[in-house]
Amino acid sequence: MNLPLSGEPGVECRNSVGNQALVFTFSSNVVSGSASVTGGTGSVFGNPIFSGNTMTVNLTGVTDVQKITVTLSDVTSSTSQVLPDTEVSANMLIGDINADKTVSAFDVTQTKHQVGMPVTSANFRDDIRPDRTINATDVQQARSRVGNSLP
Ligand SMILES: [Ca+2]
Ligand SMILES: [Ca+2]
Repeated sequence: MNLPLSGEPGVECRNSVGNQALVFTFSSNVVSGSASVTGGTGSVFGNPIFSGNTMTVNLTGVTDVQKITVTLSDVTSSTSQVLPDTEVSANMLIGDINADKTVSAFDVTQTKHQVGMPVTSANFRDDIRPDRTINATDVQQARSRVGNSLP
């Protein structure tokens, strides 16, 4: 899932039973910082993990059909520069394959067409219950949520 810093947040359509790992990529290496949930339902689990220019924040208890906002604080680069606090939001809408903020018959059909196909960067969103296979379980995940939407 892309997490744009401005404009419309990206949509996470996969069901990880409330657990999400957000990977933030910076223009230079980062060594420390903190993260907290400042909007929506969910909480940060454990400490952020820093590796090269990425910071991974693990979330737990993230509910479906919501916008969640995470605020990064005191993110510090390897050259001791401290970034201003940054808010990043993501839409959580399980089954919304095409990221139009509504789970519809289109999403169900789209997933059905990928059943049995290898999971690639092009169709990974159809692996709604992420286990690297697209099967009837994934179709059911979308079908059972038809009608869910976000503003
Ligand atoms: Ca959709
Ligand atoms: Ca699957």
